[in-house]
Amino acid sequence: MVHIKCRTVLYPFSEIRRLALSDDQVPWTTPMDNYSPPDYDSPVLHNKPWADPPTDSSSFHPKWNGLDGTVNRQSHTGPYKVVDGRPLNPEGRTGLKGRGVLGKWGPNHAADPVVTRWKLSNGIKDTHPISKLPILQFCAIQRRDCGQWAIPGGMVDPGEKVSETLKREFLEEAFNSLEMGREKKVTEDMVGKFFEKGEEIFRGYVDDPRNTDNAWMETVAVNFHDDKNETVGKFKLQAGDDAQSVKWVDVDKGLDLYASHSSFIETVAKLRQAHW
Ligand code: RP5
Ligand code: MG
Ligand code: MG
Repeated sequence: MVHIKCRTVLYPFSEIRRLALSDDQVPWTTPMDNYSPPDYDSPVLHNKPWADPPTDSSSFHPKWNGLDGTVNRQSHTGPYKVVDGRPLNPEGRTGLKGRGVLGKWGPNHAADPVVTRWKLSNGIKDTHPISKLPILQFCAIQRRDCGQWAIPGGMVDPGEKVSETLKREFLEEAFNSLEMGREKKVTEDMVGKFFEKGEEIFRGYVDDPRNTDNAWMETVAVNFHDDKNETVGKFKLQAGDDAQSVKWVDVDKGLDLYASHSSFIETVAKLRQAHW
């Protein structure tokens, strides 16, 4: 499917308007002689240690499509093209050049922990009246930046292992570990143990509203399932960091989630033979 969430007219956190494109104009292979979208780098990127410099900066010598020191500039989708010193979005045009609010030119790597449990009534799995399948619940956070419900994912720090990011972001956003007191160690140990066993369900491009022609989100999404509601499934959740709320949400095809997150949840529902 062509990307769509990164084509909404107003670019997030700005007054910048993307150039409107039809679906057929998205692929770079469709000729568009006069394609000249606005070029936008958000002022928030200025002098930030986590952001790249502008591509024309004399001190910037990135290793595209490779591991560049501790920064992974490789795409999960395969090698991307670099035109006039800028990486090209592998999924096509977005109606905006530059980086927008994303720190890195090219892929910006994230990780998404999809933490699930069964919906129980009096200790018995609840089934859906129509599909007759058991209802799965996933741990969802409400994003502080846009108010949308989402998987509690986040960016992979330079040099960080994806397995660490998955655990750290879940602890920060769904357990508020950054503000935990005495319980911190016990919670980290419990989540750490639970996160030892996960199933990767997706690795690739994310249709994120922040994407541009030259910078985009990619993720590794992993499912961690508490089959008996005996570990993470029974702990009290508390929103933290870039999450303003957190709750267990019933999995169903009517979910309207941030970026491509509904499609990750659909994959997990099918993997667990749950209602969708
Ligand atoms: C999405 O943005 C990813 O799937 C991940 O959930 C998230 C990472 O960005 P932040 O939550 O750090 O803003 O594209
Ligand atoms: Mg975070
Ligand atoms: Mg996040």
